[in-house]
Amino acid sequence: MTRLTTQDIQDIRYQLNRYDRYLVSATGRSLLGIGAAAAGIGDVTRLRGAAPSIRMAVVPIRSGLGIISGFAETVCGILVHLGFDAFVTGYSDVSGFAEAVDAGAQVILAADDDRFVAFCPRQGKTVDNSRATAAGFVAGLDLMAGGLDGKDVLVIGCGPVGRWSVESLLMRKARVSVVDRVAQKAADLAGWVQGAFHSTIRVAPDPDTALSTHRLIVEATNAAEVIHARHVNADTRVSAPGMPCGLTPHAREKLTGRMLHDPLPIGVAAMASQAVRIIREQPMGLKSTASDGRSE
Ligand code: PYL
Repeated sequence: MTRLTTQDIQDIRYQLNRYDRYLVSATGRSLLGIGAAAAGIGDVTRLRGAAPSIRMAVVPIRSGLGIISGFAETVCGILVHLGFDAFVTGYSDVSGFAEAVDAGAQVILAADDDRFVAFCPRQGKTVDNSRATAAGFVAGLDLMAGGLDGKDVLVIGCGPVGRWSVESLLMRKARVSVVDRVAQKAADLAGWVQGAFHSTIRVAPDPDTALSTHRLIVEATNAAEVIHARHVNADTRVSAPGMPCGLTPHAREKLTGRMLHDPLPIGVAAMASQAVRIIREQPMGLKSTASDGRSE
């Protein structure tokens, strides 16, 4: 996972209204609408209406390489933009978690060097950023493409986001091909998919051939300048969760209105929407009881 820098994120929370307008032009949906699609929430109006009553806390974490200046504030700014009652805790780490729980937060978001997670403490459940980000960008591709059922989609980059993108694509009945500059990673992913979903996906021979023969692409690499203008034609749609952006400036220019890329917003919107489903489906964390009345 690429570690974000302050430079990557510092302007995000001030440009969310403009970003929403771009998302509506490209996908027909706002950031909240894409998050809802990622979480399988059909009624976006109901989600928007519920958001102000859902308190979410973002806790800065000092472990490992430490705090990224602006990270917690940016995540919080995205949540506030989506309508949630969100705040950044005054304390970091364990004290920050205690502050969040004491303040009645139903969802607590925090990231160390390895994982970015939304915690639903009352339900004992979590939402992982890599999986939610994949769901969000695949939902966006689905919206740009007018549906993915039966369509050929290429996933380039077979790390965690690429892996979960394959899961989301299979759920949408796409015909998936995968490729990675390390061929073994693509082969390993195909093996995992066969074992986990009993589904077969294609392993493309090499990135350039794959990019030249696919029009629907999820770019999930940690490399820059993977997709070039020569790979782009009038039917191309690209959803690019990979950091840094894997499209060359010329490719991005050709794809305006037909591509999605951001360092945090779509992933955070998907995390928040998936967390809302969890807390709404188990409001007080009451788990279904077994036939003899024991809590499962
Ligand atoms: C969650 C992002 C998405 C891409 N890379 C991931 C990353 O940068 N992870 C590190 C996040 C560290 C946050 C730091 C803080 O400010 O709380 N511990």
